[in-house]
Amino acid sequence: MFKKILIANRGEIALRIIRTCREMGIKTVAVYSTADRESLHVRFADEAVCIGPAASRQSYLSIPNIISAAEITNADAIHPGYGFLSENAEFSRICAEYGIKFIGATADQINSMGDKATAKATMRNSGVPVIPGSDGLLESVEEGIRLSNEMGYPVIVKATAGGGGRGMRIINKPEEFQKAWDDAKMESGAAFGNDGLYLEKFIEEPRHIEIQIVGDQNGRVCHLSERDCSIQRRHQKLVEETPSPVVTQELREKMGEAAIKGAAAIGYEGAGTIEFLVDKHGKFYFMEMNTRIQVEHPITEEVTDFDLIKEQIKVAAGVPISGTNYFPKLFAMECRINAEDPRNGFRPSPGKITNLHFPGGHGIRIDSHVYAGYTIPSNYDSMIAKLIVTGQSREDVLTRMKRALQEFVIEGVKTTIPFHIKLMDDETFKSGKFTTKFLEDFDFSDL
Ligand code: MV4
Repeated sequence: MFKKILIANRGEIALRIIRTCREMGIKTVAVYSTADRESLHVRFADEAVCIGPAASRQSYLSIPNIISAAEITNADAIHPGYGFLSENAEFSRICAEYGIKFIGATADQINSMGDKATAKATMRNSGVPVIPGSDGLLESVEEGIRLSNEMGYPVIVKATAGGGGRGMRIINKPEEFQKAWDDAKMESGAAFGNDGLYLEKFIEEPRHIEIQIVGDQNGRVCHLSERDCSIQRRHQKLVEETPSPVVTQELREKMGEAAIKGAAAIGYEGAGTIEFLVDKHGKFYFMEMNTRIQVEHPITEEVTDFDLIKEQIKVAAGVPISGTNYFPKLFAMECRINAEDPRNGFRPSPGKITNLHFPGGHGIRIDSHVYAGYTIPSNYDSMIAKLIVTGQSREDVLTRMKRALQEFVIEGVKTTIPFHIKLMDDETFKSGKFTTKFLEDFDFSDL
């Protein structure tokens, strides 16, 4: 087992990783920017190294600075958390070169899933259902229009280097193709330095449902059922739940098997997520694979009783997994508490937390790095806490979540709590019959 793990991240996930390391008897090294001197991850780690100024590029994204911190502290592994360098193939490769175990995917695995057209081809070849569309990259507008006429409109062009909604354009008729193609090419070229596009049939009003998988170094992969992440605003998830209100046991087994096939096809090692779109007929299609731990992993932990960070560390150290799939009986939901003003377009609201009280009681978990007196810096993402609620039924979870949200006190900054409180009373949300478009028509003005 590792003796010392460097955590190449900040905020709640850095703290989350430190907690598991402590339980496993593994020493920890925190890295921090000058904006994070007063952060809890710095306080709770065994050692801490300042890696640069507030700007992420010069600190949490600086590979030389982080490798140097690992070298001087003698860390034998690096946990990248999510975001920052967690899906950076170059960083994974450099860690391997320096004999530091990267607790995540190999450079090859990251590359094979990072290019979306390649990822899709890999999945299709291993028998995972994919959305009908172009075979690899689209060569021309003419080819795109020909394929679209065969499939029928609407269609969507997507950046192969994209993900998370950037570089995509929906096309409703052939006349729109040229402009959509030009715009998507321009946007993806500028954003990713790669303007390759592929084409898909546009799935209207889908649900975003993902399967948690874990693979070990012996090529064994198991799944831990699904998370429904359909409550999103502009590709930012706000609420996730498990099980999905629309997934039957039959569908769960099929999606689980598909996710395992896909991960096994690339010899995937570690915790990963296979994202699917599920259409109104209950058909599912591979969308993307995330080769990292995800923000919403705690809802899976609550219903399976696995510590997913511990599983990541164990498989990285070569410990085999049992290989059993899990079909939990409990229900869990996560609300992301962001320092944002939901009344004003979710505008970031950094600043000092003047007063703070966390809810508690049965079935409540809070993953957070903030405390009364803490100043939320404006340099990073605005998530300040995850409120995770578990119960025997979806109804129990909704009731408990509303109670916990009402108990939550955060003063000094605006938060997404008023939005979540309104959501818990929304009839459509309560019914479980909503799609990824749900928040497009939500009234945020009366929060
Ligand atoms: C789609 C789609 C409909 N049809 N692809 C959005 C992010 C990126 N990962 C892919 N996305 C979508 N791809 C086809 N063929 C609809 C979306 C989409 C979406 C997906 C999941 C969750 C929220 C979404 C919001 C808008 C669009």
